[in-house]
Amino acid sequence: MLSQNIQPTNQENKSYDLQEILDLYHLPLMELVFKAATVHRDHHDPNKVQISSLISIKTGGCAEDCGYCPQAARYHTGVKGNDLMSLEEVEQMAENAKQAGSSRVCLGAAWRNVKDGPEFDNVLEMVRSLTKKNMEVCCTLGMITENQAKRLEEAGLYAYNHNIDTSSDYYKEIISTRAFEDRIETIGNVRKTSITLCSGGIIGMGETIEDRCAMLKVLANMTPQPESVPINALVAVEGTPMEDMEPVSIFEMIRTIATARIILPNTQVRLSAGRNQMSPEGQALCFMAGANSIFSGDKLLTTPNPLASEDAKLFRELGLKPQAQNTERHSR
Ligand code: SAM
Ligand code: DTB
Ligand code: SF4
Repeated sequence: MLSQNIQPTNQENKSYDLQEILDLYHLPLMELVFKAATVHRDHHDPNKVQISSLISIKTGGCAEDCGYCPQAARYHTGVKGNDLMSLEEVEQMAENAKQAGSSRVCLGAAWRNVKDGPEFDNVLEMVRSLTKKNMEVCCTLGMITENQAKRLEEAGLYAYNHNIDTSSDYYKEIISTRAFEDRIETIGNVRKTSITLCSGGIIGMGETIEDRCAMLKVLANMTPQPESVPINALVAVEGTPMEDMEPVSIFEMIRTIATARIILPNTQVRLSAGRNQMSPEGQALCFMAGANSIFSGDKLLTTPNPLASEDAKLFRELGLKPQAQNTERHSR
């Protein structure tokens, strides 16, 4: 065995160093996937996959310069900026998503940060309304203060998504209008409440494998670890500085997911953006490697996602079942 000295750990609160994570990442693929699948089975039902749907409640026109993002106002990507959606429209879209099998809806806004006022009040109303309809509600609204996190908690929010995106070193190369530490601060504000944390990143932005593993290290060493970790493959959008990036290899995606699964045993690992470029077989290997959540729906926030009918076919062929929603509050 090449890797006798590498013990995949199931313990939480173990602190990882970068080399341990790199050693996992570089294992022969079959060995890595086997280890990850073993950890997955110890902690989750391997035939259940959580289905989340994204609703872009406020699209485009964002002041930030995130190099990957089609919603940054400064890039010419053809994304049409919209005002905040109405409560009725969001309720209807959430209901459709629920009927199609989603247990979670994630409300996304192209904001740098949340500003107190009528728009935030409307978002709080959306959270209250969807929570009452027995959905797991997630928001991704940019940076939030402790007080705003508390207000979202009071409205019944189940999860807050705030990605660290990459390593702290590489972060400076892709975003200049805010710092990695700003992301950590918002994550800290979420952690002062009972809202669960969803935080992950993107691969395929020109980062090194060390950057990828350093990102996973930050996530794995959080106490507690994030309840969900989305792994996005860059969707290279014309007009963004990353428009010419080569699509990341499916094997890199599988390695990232498998490594995440081993060091984040209890976490919901989400095979997020980029599925449109992946074959059914590639996605199946991601599930084998421990991914147990996806975004479904024909659109992510602004870019295409596999059709619901294609996902239903994939689930049928693989014998996967959608996971029921968790409406129990996270208590600490
Ligand atoms: N504005 C908020 C923020 O940045 O936190 C919330 C919305 S933002 C679009 C949410 C996440 O989507 C980003 O953190 C990034 O990880 C992901 N994302 C954005 N554009 C992407 C792309 N082209 N490919 C893959 N993931 C992307
Ligand atoms: C996450 O990690 N990925 C989602 C969700 N969280 C908000 C967003 C993906 C966006 C992909 C590009 C787009 O559609 O605009
Ligand atoms: Fe704005 Fe979020 Fe896109 Fe960055 S990722 S430009 S903050 S919408």
